[in-house]
Amino acid sequence: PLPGSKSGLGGSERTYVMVKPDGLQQGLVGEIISMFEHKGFVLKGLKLLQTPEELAQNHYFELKEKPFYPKLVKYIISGPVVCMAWQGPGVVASARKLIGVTNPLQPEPGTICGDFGTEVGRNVVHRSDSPENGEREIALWFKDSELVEWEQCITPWLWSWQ
Ligand code: IDP
Repeated sequence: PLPGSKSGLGGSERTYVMVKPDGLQQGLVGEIISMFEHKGFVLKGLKLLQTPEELAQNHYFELKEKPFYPKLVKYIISGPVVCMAWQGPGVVASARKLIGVTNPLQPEPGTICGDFGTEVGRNVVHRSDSPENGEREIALWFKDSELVEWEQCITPWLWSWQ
């Protein structure tokens, strides 16, 4: 095997990224996938899903007491979402940078939320806030059988991992 290919992508950090219903309506799925591909991360899971209400509630369980929680759940189940698991060194922090701040009214130009989000209740895409939550969310949204172990042949040219 080529250098790096055996050990995969320098460890196993993964994040959960989800294009929310407004992102699908805006036709941003391809653009979001491209950002992660171009950055050299590896796609480990991908699916289109009409979210069951209970799953949306589980995903946002920490926000249960917030006044906006009922609207948030309604928004997430208002249309299909695209669920993704991405892997690579520092992928959690990179995803946060690529996607930008939660509130599009404090925009960071060049990020998905900054360029395409309108307000905090319509912010286009979710990303995990820590590696621990990345794993929790991937386990919540994907069955084991939906996550694919594979090696991308360009990996050793993009990353110097041994
Ligand atoms: P995060 O998505 O950046 O991790 P959280 O505070 O965990 O931010 O909020 C989860 C989601 O809840 C946000 O992405 C956004 O869609 C929604 N949200 C957060 N704050 C508000 C609010 O004040 N009003 C309406 N929706 C909100």
